[in-house]
Amino acid sequence: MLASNIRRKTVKKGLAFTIMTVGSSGLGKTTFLNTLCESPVVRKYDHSSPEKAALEKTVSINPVSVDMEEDGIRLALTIVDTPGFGDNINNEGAFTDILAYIEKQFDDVLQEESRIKRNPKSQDNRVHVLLYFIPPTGHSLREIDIEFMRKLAHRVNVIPVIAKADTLTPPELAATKKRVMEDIAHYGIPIYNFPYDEGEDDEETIEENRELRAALPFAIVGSEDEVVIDGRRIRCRQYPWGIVEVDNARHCDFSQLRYSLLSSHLHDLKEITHDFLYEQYRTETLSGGNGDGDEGEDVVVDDDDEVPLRA
Ligand SMILES: Nc1nc2c(ncn2[C@@H]2O[C@H](COP(=O)(O)OP(=O)(O)OP(=O)(O)O)[C@@H](O)[C@H]2O)c(=O)[nH]1
Ligand SMILES: [Mg+2]
Repeated sequence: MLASNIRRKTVKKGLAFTIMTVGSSGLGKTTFLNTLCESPVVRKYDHSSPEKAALEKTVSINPVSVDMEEDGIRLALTIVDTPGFGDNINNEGAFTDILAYIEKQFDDVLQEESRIKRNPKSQDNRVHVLLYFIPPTGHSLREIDIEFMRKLAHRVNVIPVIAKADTLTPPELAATKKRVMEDIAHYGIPIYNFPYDEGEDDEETIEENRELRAALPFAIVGSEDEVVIDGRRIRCRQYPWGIVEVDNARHCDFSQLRYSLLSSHLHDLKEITHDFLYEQYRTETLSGGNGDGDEGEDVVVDDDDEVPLRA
């Protein structure tokens, strides 16, 4: 097939991009995804009976396809919502399922690559970015968040976010951000930190990435409610003392995060996923497995080891 033909097909279908949300229960992961997509793409309420019409917890890993347009570019988004962890119960299971989902998408691509005759319609559902929701406690990171982010960051681009940032005062938020970044540095968690190369990148890119890096972890406010002020529809959360606007950069970092995911850093996140994270998984699987590429899950890799030693 001609290259131009392939390109036209991609444009027609939309640029594929996959976002996953992970974190403790009730932090607003599902609300965030619906806010990002500007429609209730992920079901949150059970309307089957009046008694059940209460808020619904997410109970399974739930990929949903959404077509969007951003800056004139068509996007074929896949949104992967995951169940939140509990506070006291054993959370290993929830974590294992999330990691298994991410690695399964790598396995599917690996298997497709090894076929003699490739299937042109095969789906690539690799997760390009994982938003890790940190509770707005004002404290340092909890052990569970350190542990989960650290393990996940070996397989996927992890961007930490402060959930429900509207519940913190500006000084509390600033202090929380600082503490979280200190912990991330201290524990050596390899998050996606908007990398740039002083020698290679142009001044504009360097400046943009510096700003985004300085905003980490992004302060998130999600809401599916709107108010109309002066004829303008504003997405916000309402309080007796006023409103917190989702899309107002002075109120939270939602719009900055949205733009970097869906526009400015979409390609970089995809590239790192393919060239680095997938490549690392592939090397580990093919060198540590039994050679047919099916036994990826059996490879046990220590957190800190990049690649297991060959047997
Ligand atoms: N104050 C505040 N509340 C929020 C925000 N986002 C969501 N909420 C509320 O938090 C509650 C839980 O929201 P969900 O989106 O269901 O949370 P979740 O993380 O998906 O929860 P699980 O599916 O159980 O993991 C709801 O009552 C939301 O309205 C936010 O940014 N600020
Ligand atoms: Mg949910």
